Amino acid sequence: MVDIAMIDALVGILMGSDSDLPVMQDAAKALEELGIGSEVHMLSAHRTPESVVEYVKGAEAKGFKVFICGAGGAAHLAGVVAAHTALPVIGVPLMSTKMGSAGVDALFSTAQMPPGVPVATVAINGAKNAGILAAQIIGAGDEAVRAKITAYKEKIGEDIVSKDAELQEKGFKKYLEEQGLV
Ligand code: C2R
Repeated sequence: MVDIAMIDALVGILMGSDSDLPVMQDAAKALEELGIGSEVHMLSAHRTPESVVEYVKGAEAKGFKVFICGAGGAAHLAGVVAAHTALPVIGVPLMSTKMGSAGVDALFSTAQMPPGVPVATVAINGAKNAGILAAQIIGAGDEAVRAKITAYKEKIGEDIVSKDAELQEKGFKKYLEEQGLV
């Protein structure tokens, strides 16, 4: 088994607050599963604006390939990162309980970038897909990474096939009960 701590980080996973970490950890876990090193940092376009720019420039110089930025509410982090790098930026709008917006405020803030400065925006709280998408971006130029993503996709397909076989065998009521889905 590869020790992920020994692999050079290729993805910077940034978030505005430690309150974002319970969701954003899924991006790091997805990358880890695909054998890609990442760094996880708390940096905020609002609270630490200079450090964001310094980090992005430094990471780019170190050979990072992609940034993933998660933020809630008035989510400016992904946009500010995208303004300071030519590398691809994936934005994860995060759900905040404030103002009852269910994360739509962050979704709009993250997705509505002006032409010329794109942020590839995943679903609200879609940190896992952000990790997988970052791996796919890296995989476009790396056959070994691409092979891992292909294997991962085959595995999730096989999982659903075997779940369906169980559903057919047991019927939906017993299946729901046994899976604790009721
Ligand atoms: P606290 O939980 O620390 O009060 O933060 C964070 O991402 C978090 O979801 C509340 C929310 O503020 C967000 N935040 C941003 C940015 N920095 C922090 N949207 C930014 O730079 O965009």
